[in-house]
Amino acid sequence: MKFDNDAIFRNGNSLILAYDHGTEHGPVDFEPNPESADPRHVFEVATHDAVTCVAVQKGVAETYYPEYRDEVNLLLKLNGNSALPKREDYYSPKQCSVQYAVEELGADAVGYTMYAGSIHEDRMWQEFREVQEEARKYDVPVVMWAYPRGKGVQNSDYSGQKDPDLIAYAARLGLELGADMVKCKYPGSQEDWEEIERVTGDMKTVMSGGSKRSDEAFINDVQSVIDAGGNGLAVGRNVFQREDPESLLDQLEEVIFEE
Ligand code: FBP
Repeated sequence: MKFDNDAIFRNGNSLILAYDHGTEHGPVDFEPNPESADPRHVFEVATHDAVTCVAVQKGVAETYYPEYRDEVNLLLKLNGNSALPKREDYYSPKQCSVQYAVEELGADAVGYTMYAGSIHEDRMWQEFREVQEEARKYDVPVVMWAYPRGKGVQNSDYSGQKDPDLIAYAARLGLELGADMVKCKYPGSQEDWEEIERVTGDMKTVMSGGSKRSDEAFINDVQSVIDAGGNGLAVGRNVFQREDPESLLDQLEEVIFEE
């Protein structure tokens, strides 16, 4: 491993509870379970043994993480963007340095969204380079939210982001650029995830949760990722939009960390 701080792993796998939706999508994501608008509620959920870390933006970490520091590991999401502006193409500006994340906020890992195929991809590579090199200095793993998204990958299937070949290409960029883990959308089948594994070498891979589904449908996809050699899950809505996420987390714990 290129880092010693392996707090966000358990038996080599991870369950990242993502809670940056207030920036990425807005409060509409909290409507199915209004309690989830309160970061304290989600930090409480993150104390479940299945959760290896919570992924939040700087402001939420600064205000709420100190209370949970002993019970929850922190993955600080360094960049992010809202759904409000009209942009020429996808771009996710950086809001926090690795130094601030680790020294001031107590982060165990950092995360960065990369939009492969956006006209701003070159700029994001440059920002990612700084993040990756700083992360090595601070000895924390770097997770890349690896999305094929933007004008370069547009097709009829929602900007190309569900195309298995493009998902595998975006994941491979994570390996090439020095990420320790990539988070990818589920490409549709176990076979497609196996393709991701074939092109990402020793780098860790986790599935992106997506919008809320039944326990069964969700667990089946996670199981197929694990069977294909993936390392777990970064999940938000499928957990915090449930009024009682305990039973889903119990099931996920078995699937992801079973020895
Ligand atoms: P979900 O499980 O709710 O999809 O959350 C995972 C995540 O990566 C979040 O970190 C992020 O807010 C969201 O997905 C972004 O989803 P998208 O960019 O596809 O709208």
